[in-house]
Amino acid sequence: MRILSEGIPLLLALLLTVHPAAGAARKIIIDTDPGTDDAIAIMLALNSPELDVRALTIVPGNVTTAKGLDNALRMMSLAGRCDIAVAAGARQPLFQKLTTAEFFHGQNGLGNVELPVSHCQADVRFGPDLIIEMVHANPHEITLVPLGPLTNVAMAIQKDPSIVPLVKEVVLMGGSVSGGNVSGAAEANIHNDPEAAQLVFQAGWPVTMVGLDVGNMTLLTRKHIETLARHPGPVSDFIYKVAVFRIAFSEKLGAAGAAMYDPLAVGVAIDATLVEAPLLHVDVETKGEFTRGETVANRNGRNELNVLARFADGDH
Ligand SMILES: [Ca+2]
Repeated sequence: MRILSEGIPLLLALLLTVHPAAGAARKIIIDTDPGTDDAIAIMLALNSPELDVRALTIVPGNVTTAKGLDNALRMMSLAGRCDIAVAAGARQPLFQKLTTAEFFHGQNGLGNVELPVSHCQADVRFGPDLIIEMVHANPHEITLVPLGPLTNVAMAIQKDPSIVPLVKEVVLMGGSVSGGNVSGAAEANIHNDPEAAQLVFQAGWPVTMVGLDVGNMTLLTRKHIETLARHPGPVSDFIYKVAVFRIAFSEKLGAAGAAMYDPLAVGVAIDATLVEAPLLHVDVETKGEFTRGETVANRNGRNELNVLARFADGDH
């Protein structure tokens, strides 16, 4: 998978173009742990006429579920979109303790950018239940866009496997086929709930994995966000400050800019031609001593080919 070079300008152009959701727009549910790049991704989705954001379901990851819910509601209020359902999901990964990432996303998860208290109310449904209900109400129409650990999506599958053939597709941020960021092998979203990720990857629905490999090519720089500064407004100002936080953090690590992992997943949901995505079989390592949470991709595009076979001349 690789991203085309015009990716960042296109993402920025999409973010700056405000349209009401069109009738024929793709219906998506964003499962998210907001999260700085989640925030940019969510605002991108809300401002993309190609997408009809039906719900945000909150998963623990970058921050706790309670903090993520509060952040999501504040963002929906800022954007004037209290019509979008926002529901809390799981409180913990399936089989391990929660590890949050305030060091990366700021103490409040939003780069320490403080938003006003929300006017929106949380949906009372449990996140995985909301996913199940919406998929049944919109068969073959919902694209799931998970931007955090895959706990909620896995719980939805476990609770009601009949949703799998009714989901249009899954476009998720997570994983890597060339080394991780939490460990040498594992990317954070997958590392934070490997068992859930394996369930999602093996469910049998179409999955597009927007991994670190391609996300690392989408570096947002100070030059890029000058464009945002020229378009002031509540959402632009918020995204500008979040972006500054992320870029400053990246610069401390010697990077030229901040990787737009979650926004790229939304970008791929908007326009799949942003990237090239080869068809690979992917399993998630759940038992490795050093590799737990690794997305193990068969780069030959096939599985279980490493078996002895006769040579073509039939002599062996
Ligand atoms: Ca995220």
